[in-house]
Amino acid sequence: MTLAETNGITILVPGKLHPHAARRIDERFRLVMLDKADPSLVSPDMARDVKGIAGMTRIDAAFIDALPNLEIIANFGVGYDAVDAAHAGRKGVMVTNTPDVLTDEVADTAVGLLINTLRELPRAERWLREGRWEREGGYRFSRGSLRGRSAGIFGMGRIGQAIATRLAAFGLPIAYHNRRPVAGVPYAYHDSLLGLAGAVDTLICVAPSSPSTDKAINAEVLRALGADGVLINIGRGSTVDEEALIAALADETILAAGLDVFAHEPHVPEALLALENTSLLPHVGSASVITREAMADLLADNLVAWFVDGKPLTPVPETAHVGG
Ligand code: 8YV
Repeated sequence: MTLAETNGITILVPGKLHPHAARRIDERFRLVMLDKADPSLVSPDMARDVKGIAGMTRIDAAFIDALPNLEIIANFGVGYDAVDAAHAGRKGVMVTNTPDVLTDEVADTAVGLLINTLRELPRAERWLREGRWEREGGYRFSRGSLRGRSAGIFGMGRIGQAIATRLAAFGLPIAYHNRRPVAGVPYAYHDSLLGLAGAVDTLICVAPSSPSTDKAINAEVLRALGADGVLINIGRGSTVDEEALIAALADETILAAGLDVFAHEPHVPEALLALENTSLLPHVGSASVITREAMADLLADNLVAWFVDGKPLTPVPETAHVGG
């Protein structure tokens, strides 16, 4: 298929999408919007015409089945837990994500969140803005510091490795837990998350959401992390048992937590907001103008590559076998 011939191909966008991605799709394809990825909203025309989905929303098996001519789902984001990729793979539907282009941004955010959590920088800034520096004197010394810490990374993929490189430059020893050791990675490997938590005082979660990581960071892991322990989560909220974390922060089983992701976004439990020893961000890991635009471009480039060359740029492993 030539580039010009892609104009007649229908790409469905259920829910919201980055405007640059929508613009790029609209230039090249026939863009159709839908309120949400709900099979009951699929019209007979859509069922006949839709060959691609571009989205940042949940795409389940029922929605995939409602589109019999679907060839590709292009997911906005490196994490694609919202898409039933295993079902897509079984049905011969390609799934793509947006790796690499956000790696450094998310790693930078993780380090920023870690320093904010330890050195209490957002609270110190609030102190200044509220005029308390002038009225009451300097902000208290932070209980935490990066000095003397050892970092454990849960999930040693591209982002985990980028965080490790940064923290090694800060002088921290690094260890990690992953499903299996990663070739070429020089840091100490632990074959269990509990073992890693027991060996370090700073646990950084970058693991993807999956049944095997669901609530993996539980009360036992937090106990193993210990009283100087700090948890940073930049991966997915589902990986942490939020109730157990709230309890561990409240009774100082661990020192503090910095979270960019939550179990039920955008809801953040009142108890986490009330705790002094948390630093909380609204899932902004990759959310800079430059990086979100790069993700939008990669999403659109995947659709073009699929329909023009039959080979997307960044297929997910579950659908790597799917041919164009
Ligand atoms: C985005 C992310 O917030 O890439 C991911 O997996 O979590 C973030 O970059 C998300 O994809 C936006 O939908």
